[in-house]
Amino acid sequence: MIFYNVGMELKEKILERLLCGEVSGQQLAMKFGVSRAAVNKCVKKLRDEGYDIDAAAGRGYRLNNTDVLSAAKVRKYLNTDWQVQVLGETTSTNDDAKRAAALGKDNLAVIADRQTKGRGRLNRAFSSPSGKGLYMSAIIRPNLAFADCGKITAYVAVAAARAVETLCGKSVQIKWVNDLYMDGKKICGILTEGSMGMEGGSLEYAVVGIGINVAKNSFAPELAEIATDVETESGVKIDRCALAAKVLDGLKNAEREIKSGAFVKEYKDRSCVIGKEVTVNGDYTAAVRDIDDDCNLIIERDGKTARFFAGEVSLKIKK
Ligand code: BTX
Repeated sequence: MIFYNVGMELKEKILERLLCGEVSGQQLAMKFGVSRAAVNKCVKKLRDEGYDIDAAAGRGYRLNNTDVLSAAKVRKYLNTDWQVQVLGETTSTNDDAKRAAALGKDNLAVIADRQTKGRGRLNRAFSSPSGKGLYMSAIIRPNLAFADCGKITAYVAVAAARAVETLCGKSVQIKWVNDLYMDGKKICGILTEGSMGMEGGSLEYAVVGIGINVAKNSFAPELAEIATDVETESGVKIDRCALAAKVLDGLKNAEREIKSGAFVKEYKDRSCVIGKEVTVNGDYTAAVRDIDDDCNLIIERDGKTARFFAGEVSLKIKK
């Protein structure tokens, strides 16, 4: 069943109904209590936005390209309560979501078909071409103490891994701390940014940015060595809207799972670095011994162990 939000634009409501199958203009007009002319106007707007809508006499409207990225379609798949905003192009969905969070927004996911300045940690560029990936930033406000905030990225990695795996059937590994891998190559990166309340020492909001390479992509040569996409690795074409909804549903459990630490075992089970030799910060070689209950990395170098928090170091797995 679809629940139409009161504030939803007529165009969005019509799109949401078209995603469920063929419907006549008359039926749409009656359903939403508007004139046929208003329906026609919205259908024209949707066509202008790239939706391929047929109108056959006596049959009604039919939406042909159902692989479109739209808020209505994400909502169709969602089992939890989120506001969803879909943009054709933006610089970085993390920046859009951070602006909204600073204005007090919560429960909002910003998704873009492409980003012109998609970024990862340390301002590294994250390649975000049109039609190829899910580029999404969600505002969450879990009630977490400062000490638990380091686990947010790790939990989001687990939630994204579960979503990808459920939809494509192929197993997903996590490279500490924020990357998802398939068969030794990166399919996803996660960037968490947030704001702490200075007085209470607790989290005000976190913006979790998730970039997943979904469809077959021809990466630039320097990326092709390390990056891949879900379709190439699994042979499955995942619907970006279904994937967005699955990830967002998982994020609803963030506070509970982070507080209880219930996800940490799965985080470790999915790790592709435990037991491996790695290069740390491009500087020295060490062996990864474990990941602790706070998702810190434990490495051994020259017989001595060291512990790193998320964000402190970059790892490269040695072949
Ligand atoms: P990261 O710093 O761990 O990874 C960035 C590195 O990953 C780059 O230096 C490059 O080597 C490699 N890379 C760049 N693009 C891709 C890609 N498409 N697939 C695989 N590897 C790539 C990872 O940071 C965090 C990325 C978060 C991206 C999301 S998208 C939605 C949101 N908006 C935004 O600007 N960032 C986040």
